[in-house]
Amino acid sequence: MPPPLPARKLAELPRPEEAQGSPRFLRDVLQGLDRPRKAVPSLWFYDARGSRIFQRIMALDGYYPTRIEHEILARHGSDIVAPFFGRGCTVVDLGAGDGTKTRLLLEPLSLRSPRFGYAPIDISGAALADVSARMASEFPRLRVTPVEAEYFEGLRALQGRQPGSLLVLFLGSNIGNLERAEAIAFLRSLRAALRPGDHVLVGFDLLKEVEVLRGAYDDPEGVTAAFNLNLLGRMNRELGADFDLEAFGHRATFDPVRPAMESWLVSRRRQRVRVAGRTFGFEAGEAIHTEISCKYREGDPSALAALAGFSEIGQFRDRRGWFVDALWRVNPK
Ligand code: AVJ
Repeated sequence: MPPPLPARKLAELPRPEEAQGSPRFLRDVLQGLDRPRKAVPSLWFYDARGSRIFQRIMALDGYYPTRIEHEILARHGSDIVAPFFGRGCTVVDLGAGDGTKTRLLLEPLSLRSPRFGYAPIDISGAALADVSARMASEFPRLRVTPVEAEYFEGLRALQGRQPGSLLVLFLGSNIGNLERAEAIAFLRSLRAALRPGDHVLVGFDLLKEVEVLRGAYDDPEGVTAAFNLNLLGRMNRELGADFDLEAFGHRATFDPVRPAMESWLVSRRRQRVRVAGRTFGFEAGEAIHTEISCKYREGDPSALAALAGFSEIGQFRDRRGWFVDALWRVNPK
């Protein structure tokens, strides 16, 4: 046996065999960088660092969606959960974050619903444990069921084991990360995992002045840039890539056709990057597409509800009309 390498030497050897990244992350990155228009799916933003940076984005002056949706739920929370008063209800969180918004719905339920539960679904066990502990301590009667799974799998596991009907939350305009056809497919799968009497509350960020949109996806402190660049850092950490984070810049653009904000990582110079043993070339100015954040027109939420087989029973919006939380019900087939 050769003598063991000194520790420092070991640390210098980022070999693909050592990559701790999931096979799916590796596959998405290699496929995405092989395309003539390079792209990496936005779902990979959220490792522990990415989630922490996103918390900082939510506190930025320019990032209005979080604040506005909070305002909507603070004002209309009681109306939103009214269908469940006097009955059992389990609030299912798809992407709970720190639970700040969910709390605004659990409060009115705690006063008016005889049995109520809370079931956050997430693929990150650490995030689940945090939000579950917080909610359990705030609402002593609350029955908390954290589910470490993908969304639809988690929903199926919950069905029939919870008090009352489900109220599924998909807030924050997270749906905006999906292209229209993908959003319809996602909502249909959601519908298929639910039962008559279940409800969903979906957050939609509405189309508005482009300057406001731009201000939400770039900021003078560079927090959004750090969020986007963390995707490259994560490839370095988990896939043995050698991206120089200084050699790429964050850029947010508005596409008036979709319409959507889009995020990119733009190469500052001509360069080569290695990822898991493969080499990818970048021209100066060439970009990796990292995210779309769709912005919705007035009629879009109702149209999507109908296409996915839901009945819309209400829309709740802020005073300026910047954001909508749409409440949909699953009708008997
Ligand atoms: C969490 C997907 C809703 O698209 O607005 C924030 C993520 N990206 N700033 C969004 C994000 C850049 C955010 N979502």
